[in-house]
Amino acid sequence: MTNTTITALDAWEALDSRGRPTVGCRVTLQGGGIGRVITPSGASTGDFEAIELRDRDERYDGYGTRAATQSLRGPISEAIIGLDAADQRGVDQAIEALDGDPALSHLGGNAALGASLAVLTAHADATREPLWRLLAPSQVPLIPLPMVNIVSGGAHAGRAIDIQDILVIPVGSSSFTEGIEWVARVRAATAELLTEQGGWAALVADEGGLSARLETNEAALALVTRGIERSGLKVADDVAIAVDIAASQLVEDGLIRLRSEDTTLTPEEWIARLVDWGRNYPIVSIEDPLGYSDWHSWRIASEQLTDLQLLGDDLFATNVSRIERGVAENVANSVLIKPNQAGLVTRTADAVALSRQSDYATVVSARSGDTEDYWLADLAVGWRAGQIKVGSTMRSERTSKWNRLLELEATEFTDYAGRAALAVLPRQVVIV
Ligand code: 2PG
Ligand code: MG
Repeated sequence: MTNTTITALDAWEALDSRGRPTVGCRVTLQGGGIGRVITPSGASTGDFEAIELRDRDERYDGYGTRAATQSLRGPISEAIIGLDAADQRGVDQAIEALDGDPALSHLGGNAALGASLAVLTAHADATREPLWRLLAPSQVPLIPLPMVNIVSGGAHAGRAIDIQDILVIPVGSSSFTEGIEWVARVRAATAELLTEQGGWAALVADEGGLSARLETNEAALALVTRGIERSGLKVADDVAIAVDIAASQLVEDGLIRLRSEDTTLTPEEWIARLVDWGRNYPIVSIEDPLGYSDWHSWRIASEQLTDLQLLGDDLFATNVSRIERGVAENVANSVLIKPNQAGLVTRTADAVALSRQSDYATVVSARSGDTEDYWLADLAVGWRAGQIKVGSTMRSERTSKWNRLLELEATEFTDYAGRAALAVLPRQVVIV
């Protein structure tokens, strides 16, 4: 036994920011180190993510997590008590072997991630180091460039529009602290504009963005562009737009169905529309423009949208073999990193490492059902991911991560990733 030997694990059913059950997990080490986490959960999930275990009974509409907490208290505890928390890979391999299914469907990806992350944070606690420093002991912490939600649609806002997120990136900011102030200004200005055109800006979607029922998807791009203008910041030079189409939610029989516009497009027509939007709006990043199984159309999009960051979320599902395929086929140029898609800390770290080796940018991301925890911010800093996306500038499950990054920038000697973290530099900006 050493100071970092795992001696106890407990688990409970907790609630996420959507009010749905999720998994809480606490791990205790021999020397007294404690790690305590609550896992996040998505709404627009892909088929290649680790599978959450849900009770499917009468409680909480079937979303209960008693079975997942039982996995933790029973088999996972038995498998990892006595292991060394300093050997994260050994712990994760023990959980993987116990489940037997790469998708972690027997124990539940939610249970697996709870244990894996609680072990990691317990280890950090035992070493009396902040989590980011445990991950990058000899490096200057790199504060990521934020990608911040302004208007929501899709599964996060009752499908008010089809596109799931219209976000902004403070590409001209010289610090994270400045960037967050800028995007908060843009959100406020966009809310004013929405009110003026008869919308109800007090309505807040799952990730704290404005929930606006607009005529068309393009109207949301126009609204946010005008919001940047109204904020007094320079469109494109200071603040640019990112979108998360979450297209897997729109695919019907291989076509893209825009319900809010009552239109159906072929993938080729849809890509042409994205190319147009890229010309007419200050867009620098497009996430999941196509369904996660449509590698063919993804390849076409990757050939036609070369001047943008093309970000794979459901496409890659934070999965090393899917990222390998993307790199081999020249699909996308950046990877969204969600720990609960992978289900284990070391799998997530491997996805970051592979992306970096392959020259793909990385964006660490929260889920639409998230929690008050802020370990995600430390992971982004420690792994030097370069970019982070956690929703809007309001709702505490969002601000807990922004606040952690503001704290680190204010109190540590840090570097700021800035716009250089983007896979493709904004074309409107001339670097001198
Ligand atoms: C996404 C995420 C976060 P969800 O699609 O990128 O915005 O949403 O957690 O619902 O998958
Ligand atoms: Mg996404």
